[in-house]
This record gives sequence, structure tokens and C-alpha cells, in this order.
Amino acid sequence: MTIRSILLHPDPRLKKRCDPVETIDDDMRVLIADMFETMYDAPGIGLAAPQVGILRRVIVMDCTKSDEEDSAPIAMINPEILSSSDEMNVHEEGCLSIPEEFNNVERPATVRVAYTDPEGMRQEIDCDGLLATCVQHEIDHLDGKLFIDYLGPVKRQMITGRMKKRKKEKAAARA
Ligand code: K1U
Ligand code: ZN
Repeated sequence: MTIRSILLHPDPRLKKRCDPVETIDDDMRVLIADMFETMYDAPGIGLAAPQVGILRRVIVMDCTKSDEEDSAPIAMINPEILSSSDEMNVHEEGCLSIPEEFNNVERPATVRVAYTDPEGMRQEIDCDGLLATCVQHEIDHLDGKLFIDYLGPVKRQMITGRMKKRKKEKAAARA
């Protein structure tokens, strides 16, 4: 398994709508294993394929809160939100492509999601709490949407400005 590089905002690949997965082959199984490795290493509770530069509809998540709880890794291929609650929930969100920036985002409190699992079986689950927030954040990545797109233009531009500066500093440190 390989830890892949995570793209940092702003990057045009993070703004693209991803294509559906047509076949679950060995390359797809390697991608999913690498995405889990990359997410746990970061560390994060979710990761979408475009964040590692692969423009396909694949996400991984593990919203287990502490080491005491059993881990609950979930990989979703071609996930779709079937229904969303009218009730909304505000949760502080972060993003591995926008490190060190956190903001409250309002989203439906519960969602029903259909997806194909890595064994090729179509599944449906009801998500609430942190899992509901995380799955909506990850599916947004597949549609080229970032959590900062829910913020006002001033906050969004401030975060993008800080990220541009940090990316320049990182590139200069590597040179
Ligand atoms: O998609 C991503 O960029 C991953 C992101 C997922 C997410 C976090 C919070 C709300 C919605 C979606 C992250 O994992 S950011 C890192 C993070 O939240 C975290 C890291 C370590 C322990 C606990 C949380
Ligand atoms: Zn993210």
C-alpha cells in the first residue's frame, strides 16, 4: 500500500466533476487500499479520489471517534444521496486539501446513501451525526465542490489567499 500525495486547494482537479467507476478491477482495489492508507496517515476521517488526483467517483471514510471504538472503514464507489432530511445540522468541517482551516457548515442532518461496495454489491445506508456530515463533504468532492464554497465570498477568498501563500512557501522550501 502506498501513501499518495494529497492535492492542495487551489488546484483545477479539485473543481472537476468526477466520472463514474465502470469496473472494479485490481487498479481500483489498489486505489481504495492506498486511499485508506493516505487518510489514516494524514490523519483524516474521509478522503475522495480527486484529492489524490484520480477523477473517479470513489470515497473512503472512517468516522470512529477514538482508539477505543472499533474502527469502521467504509469505501463507497459511485455514491448517491437518495434522500436528505429537512432537519439541518451545523458541524465544524476541515479538509485535507485545505489544511489548518476549519469552519462551520450547515447540511442536512441525515441522508440515505446508495453506493457500490468494493465487492461490487449495491448497498444503501442511513447516515447521521459525523458520518452524515462526512459523506456529504466527500460526495461534494466528487462534484468539484469544497466546504469553503458554502462560506461567504470574503471568508472563501481569505482562505484561498492563505492557501496560495502556503503553497508558494512549500514549493520554495522544496526548491
Ligand atoms: O475530505 C477531506 O478532506 C477529509 C476531511 C473530512 C471531514 C472532516 C470534518 C468534517 C467533514 C469532513 C478530514 O478528515 S479533515 C481532518 C479531520 O477532520 C480529523 C482529523 C483527525 C481526527 C479527527 C478529525
Ligand atoms: Zn475535503
